[in-house]
Amino acid sequence: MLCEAACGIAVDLEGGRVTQVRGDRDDPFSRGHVCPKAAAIPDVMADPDRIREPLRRSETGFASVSWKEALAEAAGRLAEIQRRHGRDAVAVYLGNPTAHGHEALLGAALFLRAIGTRARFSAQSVDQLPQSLAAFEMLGHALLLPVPDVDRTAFLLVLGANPLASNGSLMTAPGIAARLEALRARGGQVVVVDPRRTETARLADRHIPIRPGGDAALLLGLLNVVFAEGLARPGRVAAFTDGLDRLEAIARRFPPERVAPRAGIAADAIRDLAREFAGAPSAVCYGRVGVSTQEFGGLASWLIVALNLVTGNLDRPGGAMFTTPAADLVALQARLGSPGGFARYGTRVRGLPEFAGELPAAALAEEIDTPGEGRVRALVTFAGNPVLSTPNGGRLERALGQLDFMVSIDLYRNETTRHAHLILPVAFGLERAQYDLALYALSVRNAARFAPALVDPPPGVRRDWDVLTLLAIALRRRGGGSRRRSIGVALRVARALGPRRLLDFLLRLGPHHLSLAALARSPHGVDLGPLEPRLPGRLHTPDRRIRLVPERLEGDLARLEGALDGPPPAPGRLVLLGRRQLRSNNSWMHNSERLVKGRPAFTLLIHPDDAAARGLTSGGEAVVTSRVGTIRVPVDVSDEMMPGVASLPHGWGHARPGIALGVASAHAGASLNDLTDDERIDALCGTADFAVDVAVEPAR
Ligand SMILES: Nc1nc2c(c(=O)[nH]1)N[C@H]1C(S)=C(S)[C@@H](COP(=O)(O)OP(=O)(O)OC[C@H]3O[C@@H](n4cnc5c(=O)[nH]c(N)nc54)[C@H](O)[C@@H]3O)O[C@H]1N2
Ligand SMILES: Nc1nc2c(c(=O)[nH]1)N[C@H]1C(S)=C(S)[C@@H](COP(=O)(O)OP(=O)(O)OC[C@H]3O[C@@H](n4cnc5c(=O)[nH]c(N)nc54)[C@H](O)[C@@H]3O)O[C@H]1N2
Ligand SMILES: [Mo]
Repeated sequence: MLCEAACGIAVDLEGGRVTQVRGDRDDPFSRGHVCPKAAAIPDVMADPDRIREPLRRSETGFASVSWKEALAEAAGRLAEIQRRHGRDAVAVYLGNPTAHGHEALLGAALFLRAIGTRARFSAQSVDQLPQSLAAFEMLGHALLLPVPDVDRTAFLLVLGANPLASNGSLMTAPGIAARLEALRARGGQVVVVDPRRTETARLADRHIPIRPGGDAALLLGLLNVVFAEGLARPGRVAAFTDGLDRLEAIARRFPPERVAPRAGIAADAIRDLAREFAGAPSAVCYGRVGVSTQEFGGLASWLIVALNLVTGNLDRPGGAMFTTPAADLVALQARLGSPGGFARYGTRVRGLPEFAGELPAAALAEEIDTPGEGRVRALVTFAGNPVLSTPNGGRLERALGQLDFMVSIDLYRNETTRHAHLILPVAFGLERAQYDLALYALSVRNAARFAPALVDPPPGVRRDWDVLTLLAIALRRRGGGSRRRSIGVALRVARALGPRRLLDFLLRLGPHHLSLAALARSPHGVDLGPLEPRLPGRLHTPDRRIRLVPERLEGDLARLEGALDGPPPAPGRLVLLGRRQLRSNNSWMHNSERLVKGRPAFTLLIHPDDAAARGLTSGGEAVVTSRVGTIRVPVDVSDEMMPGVASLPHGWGHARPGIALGVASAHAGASLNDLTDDERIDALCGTADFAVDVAVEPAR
């Protein structure tokens, strides 16, 4: 509903209103666990700032319009621009909550096919794209992401993730803190590799600070030791894996001494870690945002899977495993014959590669503001706030002002949607049915739960599914979008069936032969057991074999080798990273008083030596400047940062004019992405590199 942990909730209703949300103790998967964000669901539903009627922007501000008018105008303008300038002149940006329920996910998939543009952008290129790319290149499908079997592993190596704050990501694991404590209680170990001593690092057995972007170097060093000391034991998977010798030859080039400076980790520590990992009864390396949105995200994501594989930990209990989801998107896509792809085409301005039919969000602003043939002239945003979430948000914001037309499908008038000509408001939370179609594909146990809508949405809003499908139909009716007949048929069938019956169909087709009726009998959800070995059957490579050394990833090693021998960080500069916080959800839950009250969340964490060198003290203010912008931030001096690295949460910056977020504006903060740089990407795949080089000075 709003988070990847997919906790079960118990809801108090009074006269058709939700009054309280608590953890559902009878949920077999989440066992009563929730975090503060769940309690804020009613705040969002009842938020006076929430948009409750379609809005049209004019010179004098926003005013309500009817749905009929709004849909006709949106479809008419988009169709006209596509007819005049080509279908790719209309861009789409899908935000993170697209993955928060089956209705939005299925609706968005249909909408994208119908609108027929190549100018598709989403939050994945500021998130997990490199991990999906590694899965696609090695295993044949972008959604075949290996999940750490936290409940059974003996050794969890965490790179660039902070599940105690994020509740776990690409690892649906409600109550992750209790799961990690259980891991340690049964004698297992947790090691966290992160430039910051995070909440998770504090719970762990060991914290190893790493230089930002140093993970691929570290992983090569670990693999080197594994091969050099004869610790490679891929086991069962070797029979259907290609490239073991080749990986060994690569790893031999990277002894710990060579990679140590770039990782910022001593060679001996790398050796020890490799021996412990390979020697553990079971072990799993798990990486998340910190290894994704960085200079070598693709390489690091690949090498994580490789390390798990060569140590015998891929597809075995306690290692990195694959789910058996009750409604299986991988199988559905295979049936629809859409295997996906990488770099089949590129962006107009910089030629950044397509992945799975999408272009990197780091290129969205320049695709709008660079004149010339093929320019993006209109934009549809769905459940996204790219002004606060994509690199160089300031440039994107200026670019949005140059669009001929923009429509946003969202709950709020925020930093992004305020630029729209039309905002189409949607149902939220318990106003709609819920099945975690995407998240059960990534969960640490197989599970399923369906929750029907509990209350009626406000009369002026519609469900995501309806807005997306109705807009798609109206667009085609006006001569816009893809002209393919099959899409018209698909839309009509989908409208006739509705998301509920489509989901039922997916469940019936699925490996557990469930149905909505069956799930209705278990309102707390059903446990479908621990993860089981799924390979080679689950592979989607043409020959059903694992490609341990995909060519394109191997080809990117030269770039890393250049950096290994490159100069150390410039003196006087700091590397600024992001961080997540339990009481915050990307950019969009700061209008809940209960989440933002108390200790200010928006602070710059900086090491005591770096603070002293600049005359900064806790409680003071700093001015932080990068190539693209400057912001002011409150300072929090803390030795949890490694020297040379600072940390600031993203998703803040609610002081922009024209937004309607009363509470958030009173806790505005500033946007980290006014500093991050659209020119800084993982050159392999165009994913944003959110480690930004900054100067920090005391504010005067
Ligand atoms: N510097 C830096 N930047 C980052 C990150 C980082 O770590 N550092 N993290 C990145 C990551 S991982 C992500 S996923 C992105 C997120 O980037 P986005 O997805 O662009 O932004 P969100 O902040 O998640 O905004 C979600 C939007 O959807 C709306 N919304 C919420 N629920 C619904 C719904 O059910 N339906 C509809 N239609 N709208 C809804 C909200 O009002 C809000 O406008 O940010 C990225 N940006
Ligand atoms: N409460 C809350 N929960 C959330 C979200 C939220 O905003 N709030 N957002 C959700 C979303 S969209 C996502 S994608 C997930 C993300 O989930 P996580 O990845 O677990 O979340 P982060 O806190 O961003 O953790 C990233 C860590 O990477 C570290 N890091 C940065 N650069 C590097 C590097 O180069 N190497 C290494 N090794 N580490 C590095 C950072 O210091 C940080 O601790 O969380 C989800 N859950
Ligand atoms: Mo994300």
